[in-house]
Amino acid sequence: MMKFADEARIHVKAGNGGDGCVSFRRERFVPRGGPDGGDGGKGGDVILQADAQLVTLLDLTYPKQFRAQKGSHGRGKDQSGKNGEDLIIQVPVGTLVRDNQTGEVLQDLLFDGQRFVAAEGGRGGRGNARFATSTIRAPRRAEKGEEGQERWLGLELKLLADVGVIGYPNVGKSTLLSRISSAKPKIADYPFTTLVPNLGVVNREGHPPFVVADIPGLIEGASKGAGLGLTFLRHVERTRLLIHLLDVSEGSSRDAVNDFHALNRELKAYDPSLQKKKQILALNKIDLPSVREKAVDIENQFEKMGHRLYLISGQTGEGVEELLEGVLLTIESVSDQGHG
Ligand SMILES: Nc1nc2c(ncn2[C@@H]2O[C@H](COP(=O)(O)OP(=O)(O)OP(=O)(O)O)[C@@H](O)[C@H]2O)c(=O)[nH]1
Ligand SMILES: [Mg+2]
Repeated sequence: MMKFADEARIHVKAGNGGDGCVSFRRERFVPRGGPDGGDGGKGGDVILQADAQLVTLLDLTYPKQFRAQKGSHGRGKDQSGKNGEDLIIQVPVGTLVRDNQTGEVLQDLLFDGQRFVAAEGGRGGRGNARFATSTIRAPRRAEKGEEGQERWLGLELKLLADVGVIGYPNVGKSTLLSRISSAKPKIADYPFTTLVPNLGVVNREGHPPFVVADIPGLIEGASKGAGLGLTFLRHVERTRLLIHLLDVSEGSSRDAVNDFHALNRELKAYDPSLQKKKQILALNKIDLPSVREKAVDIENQFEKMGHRLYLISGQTGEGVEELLEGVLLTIESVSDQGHG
């Protein structure tokens, strides 16, 4: 089975500091030159930096080793070694950084450009010029550079979306996302077109923008590893609400109420607290006559269960504004709870 990179384990090693130098001036006419060994340079840090353009940790699963440059050694004539260059690793916004050994959360990278020094470069050693005193004029001593820090980190991505779009493969999640935001996800008439979540920003006049994520791969049995498994459900944890899309266009075998319950069982299997997440239900592809025929009946079934069902077409846009109004109202009503 394909593996998805919403988790990565990486090893980071900062640069060692350069050694200090032992050296003495050799000058004509100066019989005994003083010490002039320079200091070693500082080793480079390994830095994690959040980048809003990235949506996956895929790029970090290989290679797993990240090393920053060493500091150069000090040299004679009081020349300090150059500092090693920092190594900057770009990660998506929403990446949680843990110490892989202890599991301790070291940092949660929540905004674009935020940085975390994952491994600090070693200090450069001092050269012998620093050890001269009034009594020791010609010290033969210099320090070694310090070792750069190293450790294993566990990275975990939880997207910071306000709204997650869930639903079986092919129900039109990506189509809806492309209609309501500027995202351009791939859309195709087969299941599992989307393999990693797409994100889009929705701008509606008079409202603060919000982020919608298209959560792919949910099917019955996902909690047991079917399809893409539940890899992406961790993104759902932080959303304020879910748009649950239903699709009955594939002939009579598809039952909206059954589908609704089946996916909710998967959510529950992943994390029982997800059941409390507010869901807005929408029957998609209402532009198709076969769907429209069944729509009122399905709407009634959901109404009996106490759910409002929006009738929409992500393709033509029908009903989408009403759905968004419902989403905005709900976001505003749950906003004091914040991201979960
Ligand atoms: N008629 C009609 N077709 C739609 C509508 N929305 C999506 N489709 C079609 O349904 C198919 C699947 O759409 P996608 O948006 O790729 O579906 P998805 O849920 O993202 O699918 P996966 O990424 O595979 O999970 C495509 O052929 C779309 O053109 C709609 O409102 N009406
Ligand atoms: Mg898709």
